[in-house]
Amino acid sequence: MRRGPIRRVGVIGMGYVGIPAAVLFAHSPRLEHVYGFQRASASSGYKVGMLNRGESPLKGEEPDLEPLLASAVRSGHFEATSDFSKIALCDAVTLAIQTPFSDPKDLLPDFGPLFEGLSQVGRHLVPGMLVVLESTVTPGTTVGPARELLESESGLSAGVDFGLAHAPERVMVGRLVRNIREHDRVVGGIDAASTARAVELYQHVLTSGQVIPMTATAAEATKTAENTFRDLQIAAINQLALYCEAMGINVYDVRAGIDSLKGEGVTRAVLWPGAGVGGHCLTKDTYHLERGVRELGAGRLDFPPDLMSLYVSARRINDFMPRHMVHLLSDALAQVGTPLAGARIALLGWAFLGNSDDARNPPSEPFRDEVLAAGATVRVHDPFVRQYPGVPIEHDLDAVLGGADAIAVFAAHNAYRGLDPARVKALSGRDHPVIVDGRNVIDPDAFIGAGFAYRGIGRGDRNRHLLR
Ligand code: SAJ
Repeated sequence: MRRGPIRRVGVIGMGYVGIPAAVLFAHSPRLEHVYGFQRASASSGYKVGMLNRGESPLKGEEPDLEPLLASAVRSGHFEATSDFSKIALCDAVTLAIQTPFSDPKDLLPDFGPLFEGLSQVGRHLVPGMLVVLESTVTPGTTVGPARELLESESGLSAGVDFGLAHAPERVMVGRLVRNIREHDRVVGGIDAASTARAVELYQHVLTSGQVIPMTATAAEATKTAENTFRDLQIAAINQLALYCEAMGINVYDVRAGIDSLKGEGVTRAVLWPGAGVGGHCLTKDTYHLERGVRELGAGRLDFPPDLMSLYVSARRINDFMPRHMVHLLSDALAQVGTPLAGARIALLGWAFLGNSDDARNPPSEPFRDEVLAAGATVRVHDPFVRQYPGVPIEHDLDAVLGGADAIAVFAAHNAYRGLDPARVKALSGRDHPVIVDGRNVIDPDAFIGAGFAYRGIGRGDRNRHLLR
């Protein structure tokens, strides 16, 4: 492998991971030039022009990104291009291409775009180059399919002619630049030389973050497991919320009690119960990890034979929460004598996260599907989400609340924390409207006092209240 220092870097995939990475590489004094590769596709080709004008195609606020991009373009250190032959000019190439569900129903990721990117790299691979996958992939992908594809396209041999590694991204929307600079960076090569080369590459962008070297497969397992563990923690508190409802107690009292346990070596990561877990990380990374152990660990896994994976159970509990919201809604509608069929539901908050416009895999969707199937009508309000395929998103809260038999809160948008019970009741026109709080944003007693039939996730202490 060419021993010279890395001077020219290519980043493939000008998305919310690739753009900040490319811009930060471009600002490294020891790097000469950075190419941002973007397919000239109908949906994303426009980004090349925008980026070369110093404009970020990313939605939402990203502190520092646009000034860094503009100065990298002005200095000539960064250029976006659809000409993938320029890969041959690079010493290192990273791939930051999303692997979303092809169909959320079958939980399988769509590796198509990533493998197309790898083919492009293979076609223009030259000896001495380092190739790094940043996308979240199933453990075993880097040493397996990715390596095979690169070798077959290039005729070169990984570990001998070129380096190959995995360095998972850990960026969060709204903090992209800061995350890349400050988060520790797990970096794993297919062999020691690849790992060392990848460590050299990421030193260019880290400020306070440290590089954590390991093998490629360990790096893939780290990324998927860190999200699996978060999903597990959320499932733990969601299950406790269901228990508290059944026992007639308030999960938030119990949560505060558990959280009060402090002190040396004491860890209780008690998260927050809610109407479900959405997004593009936690909904799929568990299944990456499960696939990895099934494929890589085939025949060698020692685990209780008749037991489902704890991690998959956690996914099932979190995916049950939107159904639990339907059960809470049905129970409250029965209390006010309104059948679910024909009921008019105001669904508040389509986004998967509070105060965000991100609506990937939203828990609100299975809820809406289920109540529509039961014959109810649904109007969706969200102040941030502009539109969503097949679902009309309304932005006038009073209009959506008008004439509603029931309100279901799915995202903790600030707009919902200030709902006034008397006003909401007047808008609904009902003597006893229903409100189901999936994110603990309203005060149960204020709404019960105004005549609402209230239900809340984990609020066993209020869910059996009498109508006022
Ligand atoms: N959620 C709960 N209860 C909680 C926390 C989250 O129900 O206590 C729900 C949210 O409503 C949402 C879903 O889980 O529907 C995911 O929330 P999230 O805060 O985990 O947001 P994500 O999906 O953007 O997760 C990302 C991940 N970061 C990366 O992949 C780099 C995750 O590893 C981070 O821990 C998380 O951001 C974060 O901490 O912000």
